[in-house]
Amino acid sequence: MKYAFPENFWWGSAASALQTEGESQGNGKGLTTWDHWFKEQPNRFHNGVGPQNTSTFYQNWKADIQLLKQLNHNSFRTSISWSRLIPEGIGEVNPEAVAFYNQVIDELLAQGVTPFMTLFHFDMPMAMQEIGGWENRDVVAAYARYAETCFELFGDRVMHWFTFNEPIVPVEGGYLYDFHYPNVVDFRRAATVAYHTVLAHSQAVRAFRAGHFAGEIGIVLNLTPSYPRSQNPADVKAAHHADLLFNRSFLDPVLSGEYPADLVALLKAYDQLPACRPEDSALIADGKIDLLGVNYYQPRRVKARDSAVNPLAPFMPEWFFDSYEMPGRKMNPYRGWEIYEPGIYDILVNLRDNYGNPRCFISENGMGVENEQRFIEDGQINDQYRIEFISEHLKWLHKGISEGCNCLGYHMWTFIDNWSWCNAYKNRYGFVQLDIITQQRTIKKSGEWFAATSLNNSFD
Ligand code: BGP
Repeated sequence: MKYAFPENFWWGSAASALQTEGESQGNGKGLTTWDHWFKEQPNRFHNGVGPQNTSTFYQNWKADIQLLKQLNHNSFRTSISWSRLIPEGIGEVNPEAVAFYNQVIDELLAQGVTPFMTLFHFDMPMAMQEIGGWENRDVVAAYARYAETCFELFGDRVMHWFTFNEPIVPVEGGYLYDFHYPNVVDFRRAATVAYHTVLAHSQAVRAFRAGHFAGEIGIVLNLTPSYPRSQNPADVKAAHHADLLFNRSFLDPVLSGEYPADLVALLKAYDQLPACRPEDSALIADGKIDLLGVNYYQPRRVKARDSAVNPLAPFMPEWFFDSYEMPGRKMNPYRGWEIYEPGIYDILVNLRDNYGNPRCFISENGMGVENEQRFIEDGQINDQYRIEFISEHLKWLHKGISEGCNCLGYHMWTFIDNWSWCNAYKNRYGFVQLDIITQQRTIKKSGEWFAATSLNNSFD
C-alpha cells in the first residue's frame, strides 16, 4: 500500500542548541546548569563526556544545513540557547550569538528549510539557576524578556516558535527522579517549577501577541499516553492520575487556557498546590497556542498500586499508580523504552476528540541505538531497524490524518548523532552518523529512506 501525506507536509528533524552547538564555554556564552553539573559531577555523564563535546554546529552550521538539504528536509527545529544570547539570563545581549543565529536562520531559509525555533530546551542559564531557577518568579520575568528579545531579533524570519521543549522533563529530572540538575527530590518544589513554567510559557505567548509578530507560537510536549493494565476501575483510575500529572499538567493549560479541575483537586487534597496569585488565571488563559508539537517516544503503562502508600513517605506521583510491563511488549533495549506505534494515533485522536483538533505535528520520534558501527556495510550504517521504526509510526500517523486529525508534519529526533544529556553518546539517533573524534559525517540508510519519503511525500 502507498502511504501518501497531505500537500506541504512538514518533513524534517529536531535538534537542540546545547546538544549540537558545542562551544559551550566560548564566544561570549554564559554557562548553563549542564556545564556546571558536568564540572561538579562528571561521573554522572556517560563515559564522562560533557556538553562541550557535541557535533560542533557552532562551526559547521553551513555544512550541516547542506546535509539537511540532502536529507530533503523542508523544515528543521532547533533551539536558541538562552545563555548564549543573554549570558547572565537577563541584561546584555551577546552580539556573537545574534550573528550566529542570524546566519543559521538565513542559511536555512536560503536552502528552503523552514526554521522552527524553540526558546528553551532544558538549558537553564546557570546565573538564573543560582537565583532559584523556575522556583523563582523573577526567572519567569527574565525568560519572558528573553523570549521577547528573540521575537524582536529573529521574528521577521522565524514563523514557527515554541516556548518550551518537553517542559515536564526538567520537572521530573531536576525535582523528582534525579536525572537533571539540581537533582533534588521534592514534589512540592516540582509542582512549583511546573507551575512557573506554565506562567513563563504564557508570558512569552502574551509578548508574542502584544508585539504582533508574524507567524505562530506553540509549545512542544512529550505526550505519553497512559494505558491501564485492565479496564478494572482501580487500574483506570491509576491511568487517569498518571495522565493528569504527566500529560495534562501542561496540555490542558496550553490548549484550553486552564488546569484540569481534577488535577487541582488532587493536589489540593494532598496539600501540594503551588502558591498562586489572583492574576495568574488570566495569564494562563492567555497562554493558548497556535501549534502543538508532540514528541512521542513511548507509552506509560500503569496499574493500581499493589501496596498501600506509607503516609510518612515523601509524596510522589507513584502514590497513585504502579508501573506495569505489558506482556509481549516490543522494546528498544538500548534506551529501555517500549516501542508502541499505535500510541501516536491514540495521541492524535485524543487531541481531535477532546481538545478541538488543534494544529499539531509530530515534533520528535526516534530510536536510540548503541554501537551502530556493527551495522556498517560498504562504509554506511544500514539501520533497517530505524527505517522500520519510522515507517510503522508513519502508518499510524497516516491513519490518524485520514480520520481527520490535524497533523501537519513529522520530525525525527534527530538529523545527526548528538550529545544527549546524561547519556552523552551512548545511544545514537541520527540520520547521519557522526564520528566524534574526526567529526566526519556519513548519511545512514535511514537518512536516504527519509529523503526519498520526503521527496515523494509518500512511501510504500
Ligand atoms: C527528548 C529530548 C531530546 C532528546 C531525545 C532522546 O526527550 O527532547 O533532547 O534527548 O528525547 O532522548 P535521550 O537523548 O535521552 O535518549
